[in-house]
Amino acid sequence: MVSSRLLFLSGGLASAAVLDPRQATTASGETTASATEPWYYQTTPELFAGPTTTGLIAPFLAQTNPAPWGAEASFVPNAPLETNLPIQGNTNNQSIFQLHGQLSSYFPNPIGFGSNEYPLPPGANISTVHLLHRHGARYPTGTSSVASFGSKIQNITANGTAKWTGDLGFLNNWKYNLGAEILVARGRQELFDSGVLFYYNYGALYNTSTKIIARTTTQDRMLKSAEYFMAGFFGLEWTQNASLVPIIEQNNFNITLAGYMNCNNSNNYLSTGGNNASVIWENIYLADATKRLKALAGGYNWTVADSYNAQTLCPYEHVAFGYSQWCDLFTYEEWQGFEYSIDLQFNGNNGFGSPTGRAVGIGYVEELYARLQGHLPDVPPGTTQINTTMVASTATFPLNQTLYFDFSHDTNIFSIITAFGLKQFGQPLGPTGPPANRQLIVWEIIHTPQPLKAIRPTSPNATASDFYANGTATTYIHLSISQRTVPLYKSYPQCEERDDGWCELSTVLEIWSGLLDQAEYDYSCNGKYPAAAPGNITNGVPISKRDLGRRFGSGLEFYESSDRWVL
Ligand SMILES: *[C@@H]1O[C@H](CO)[C@@H](O)[C@H](O)[C@H]1NC(C)=O
Ligand SMILES: *[C@@H]1O[C@H](CO)[C@@H](O)[C@H](O)[C@H]1NC(C)=O
Ligand SMILES: *[C@@H]1O[C@H](CO)[C@@H](O)[C@H](O)[C@H]1NC(C)=O
Ligand SMILES: *[C@@H]1O[C@H](CO)[C@@H](O)[C@H](O)[C@H]1NC(C)=O
Ligand SMILES: *[C@@H]1O[C@H](CO)[C@@H](O)[C@H](O)[C@H]1NC(C)=O
Ligand SMILES: *[C@@H]1O[C@H](CO)[C@@H](O)[C@H](O)[C@H]1NC(C)=O
Ligand SMILES: *[C@@H]1O[C@H](CO)[C@@H](O)[C@H](O)[C@H]1NC(C)=O
Ligand SMILES: *[C@@H]1O[C@H](CO)[C@@H](O)[C@H](O)[C@H]1NC(C)=O
Ligand SMILES: *[C@@H]1O[C@H](CO)[C@@H](O)[C@H](O)[C@H]1NC(C)=O
Ligand SMILES: *[C@@H]1O[C@H](CO)[C@@H](O)[C@H](O)[C@H]1NC(C)=O
Ligand SMILES: *[C@@H]1O[C@H](CO)[C@@H](O)[C@H](O)[C@H]1NC(C)=O
Ligand SMILES: CC(=O)N[C@H]1CO[C@H](CO)[C@@H](O)[C@@H]1O
Repeated sequence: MVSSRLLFLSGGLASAAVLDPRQATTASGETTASATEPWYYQTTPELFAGPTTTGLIAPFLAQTNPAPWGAEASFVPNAPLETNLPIQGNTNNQSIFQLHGQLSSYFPNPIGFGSNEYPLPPGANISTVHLLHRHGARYPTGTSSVASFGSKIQNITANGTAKWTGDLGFLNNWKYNLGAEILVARGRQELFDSGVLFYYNYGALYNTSTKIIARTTTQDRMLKSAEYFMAGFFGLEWTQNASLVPIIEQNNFNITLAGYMNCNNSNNYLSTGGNNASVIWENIYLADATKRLKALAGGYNWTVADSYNAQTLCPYEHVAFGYSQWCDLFTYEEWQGFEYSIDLQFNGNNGFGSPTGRAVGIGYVEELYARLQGHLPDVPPGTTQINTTMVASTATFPLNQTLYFDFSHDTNIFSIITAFGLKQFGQPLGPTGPPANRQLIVWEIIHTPQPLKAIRPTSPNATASDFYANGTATTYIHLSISQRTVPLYKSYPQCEERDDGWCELSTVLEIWSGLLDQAEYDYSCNGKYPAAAPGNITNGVPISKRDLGRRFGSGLEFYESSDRWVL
């Protein structure tokens, strides 16, 4: 126990207060009293913020961090979270904290998606960039299974049902101290850092004589994620550079940044195939852990569900408090199992394995499709969850910007990837493949004076031109997710197979013109159809009416793939 410690800060005293950069602003940019602020730019007071329960305790790593762990372990300072835990089976000194699915702190995709990165050749330029960003690290939902697990642990400890020993001895004094829904400090940092990163990558695209419009949702963690990002990109005076449009995130509202809010079947048993597959997998990969932990529960019948909740508390407590005693209860292999359980959930609940995968994401796809063609979305009613009020004017649906910032939820972003038909993220999964996390999705529009060679000259031949001498100016689109290129030809056969993974914009727009029909929005969200057998949906839409009779009936053949995607 640490009773006192001197801290030396190289940069002077840290500020204890967090500055709140929000101010009322008008479309033309001046700061005003909120009485004259257009309603669609209102960020304070917040509307439809959702639950905003703060945690019961603040972090105190200086006192709670047991690092270093014994003589062999080398000391690694926390930065800001403690990650240097002794994890059984971690022979390669890898981090279990990158095996927490969407609950992992942001890290750039370490392996890429099958395409190398290329510099822009001289003469080419990036004209526009479209960012779709997820929120930062957060507390769990108040009604989540980890919250009721926490309550149960406290009760069975207090009433004597359980007597914890060994590695579970800490439970005799443990309390569930997490808040609900809102960003934790790490989440604020992630978004600020991302804004800074984005500034270095694209700062020159900002036209300083304009005020851009960015979009997020009204939910507290979404609004604040957008604000922290802006503060990173522009600085604390960002309200002079951008207006934020918080779109109402609430059940039965139309919102493309949370496209499930008005899609009935995405909120019922028809779209829980991912959870169902995950439960089967949990019973497999957590069998040993459950035996191990049950033996330390003193008569309490510790179940696989308890093991999964215990494992899930690790990432939540880790980002909330900097260290969690739940983390090193599990082996490295069990953390790989955890990562895969989240792959299964995203695939079956939100992705290509879900009957509502495309429908939930299609609204955003149509917004981007319209934006790239320079006009407001004009899809027929009933075909997407686009809020027609919010896209009726360029005051709330910006056009002709060079930088576009949209903020969304991780599950929704995976549905958007699905609605784009990026099938490389949709290989069928057994409860054994793609995670859907940590997305930072960027579409760049690139102009070149001539067509670019599909096989790009590599550095030994720096004198070779990247361009064909014979063509005319060409426009490409380049997709990257978590800072690595997604080769578009892998999902879109109409795109040329290129080293750089880019595709001609006109080709992509042609492909996107068909996506609205493929999403079958109304049938998918409101239709009556049976729940599919696991693994039977692979295209993010319900099994077609024609195929229903033929394809329903059997099922559990979904254990074959072990490939995984790291987004
Ligand atoms: C393990 O990884 C951490 C973080 O990357 C690094 O600081 C440390 O030196 C590594 N330890 C060994 C023994 O390789
Ligand atoms: C724990 O006990 C409290 C108080 O009796 C009760 O309200 C709560 O529902 C219990 N939690 C669980 C998970 O049983
Ligand atoms: C102890 O608490 C648990 C969880 O709330 C409850 O299910 C159980 O019945 C309680 N047992 C006793 C002996 O009160
Ligand atoms: C920047 O914006 C101003 C005002 O809209 C416009 O007149 C100017 O042409 C823009 N500059 C560039 C480089 O696009
Ligand atoms: C669309 O957005 C407007 C403005 O926030 C809101 O008043 C309206 O209720 C929304 N409609 C739907 C269906 O979400
Ligand atoms: C313990 O829980 C498991 C899983 O829920 C159940 O199958 C088993 O019957 C329970 N054992 C006892 C002794 O209650
Ligand atoms: C909301 O979406 C539904 C389904 O597409 C549509 O029928 C309705 O007109 C939309 N309402 C608004 C205000 O966007
Ligand atoms: C966007 O730019 C195009 C081409 O310069 C122009 O025709 C259009 O009117 C502009 N739209 C808006 C909303 O400014
Ligand atoms: C970008 O490239 C295109 C095509 O080569 C060219 O027409 C345009 O002038 C360039 N724009 C800038 C700002 O360099
Ligand atoms: C580099 O240029 C040489 C000579 O033109 C050629 O033989 C070789 O294939 C080129 N290598 C690559 C990687 O482009
Ligand atoms: C340009 O040259 C390349 C390579 O020589 C050739 O493959 C391509 O067909 C030519 N394109 C046109 C438009 O002539
Ligand atoms: C993965 C898969 O396609 N599973 C089943 C889907 O449904 C048909 C018909 O019931 C089965 O034959 C498939 O095996």
